Amino acid sequence: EPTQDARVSFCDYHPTIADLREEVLQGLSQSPKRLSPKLFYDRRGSQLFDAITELPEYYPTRTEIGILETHGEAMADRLGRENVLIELGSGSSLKIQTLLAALRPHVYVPVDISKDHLLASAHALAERFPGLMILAACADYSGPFKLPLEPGWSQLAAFFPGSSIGNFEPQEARGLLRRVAGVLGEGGRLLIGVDLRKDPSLLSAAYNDAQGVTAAFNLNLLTRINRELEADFDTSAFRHKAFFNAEVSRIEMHLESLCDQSVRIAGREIPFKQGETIHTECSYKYSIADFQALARDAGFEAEEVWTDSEQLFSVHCLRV
Ligand code: AVI
Repeated sequence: EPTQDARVSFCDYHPTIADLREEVLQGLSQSPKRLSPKLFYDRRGSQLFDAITELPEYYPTRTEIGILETHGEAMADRLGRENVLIELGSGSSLKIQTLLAALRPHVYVPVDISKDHLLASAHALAERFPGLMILAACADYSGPFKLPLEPGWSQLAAFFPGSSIGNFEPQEARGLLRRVAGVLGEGGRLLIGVDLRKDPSLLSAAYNDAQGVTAAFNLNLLTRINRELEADFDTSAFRHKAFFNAEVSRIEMHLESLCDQSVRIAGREIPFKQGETIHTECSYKYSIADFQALARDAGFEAEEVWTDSEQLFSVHCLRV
């Protein structure tokens, strides 16, 4: 659908497409095999993720929305109003609505790797918030990234919800936060959602839902590779596997091969042993103190933190 709405402009920085082949072949020739979780988010993957956020077992989304609803005004007091608000990994932009209502920024810059999703939600938001200028950017923020910001804009604020930071290795998370600090500049603020360490049975349930939506989300990665790289994964010969690794405080998601098999991908043969896995995602769970230490290492000052009554999830305000 072409961009016709005068209040929505779109910048395509063309993430992943060019690198998908290299990225997949590289990841699958490592031992153990691994693929980046950012590859989940094609059109179908983004839809499945949206379905995950509504599952009874998946507490993070509804808990974070509750925190935003309860403390939105206090967050706006911290972030400042009528400024430029950047959102990283905007997805379907549900959470931002609460924040936009409190902050009333002049400009909203949603950044997402999934183009269709980004455009659809930008247009939906333009309907709901007339007068808001929306500069949608299709980009991959897991590496150095550009944004359609004007040089004169100051006092930038960013919102990074959903504990997506947990999908990065702590070392990468620090690098990403450092880049965000660089984009925001001195005095800029970041509001970031971080899932908290908790009872492993709650964590395990959230990533092994009874309806199998998380399994479908994980397996869709193989369907995507089949389509985009002319591969021949038999998705019924792999199963979803997710567990909490307490030693490193993270959920791990894997795709486990159910038999010895060989898969053809972009002209190459990749062998799999029965029981061998592709590690597709880590989702780190932090204590408040550990996350604040990570943020400090990345050049932020921890200003304030809000949580729910059960301490399931946290939203931090950080200042450069
Ligand atoms: C996007 N991200 C924070 C989700 C998470 O919980 O780590 C992705 C997800 N993976 C399985 N379920 C949800």
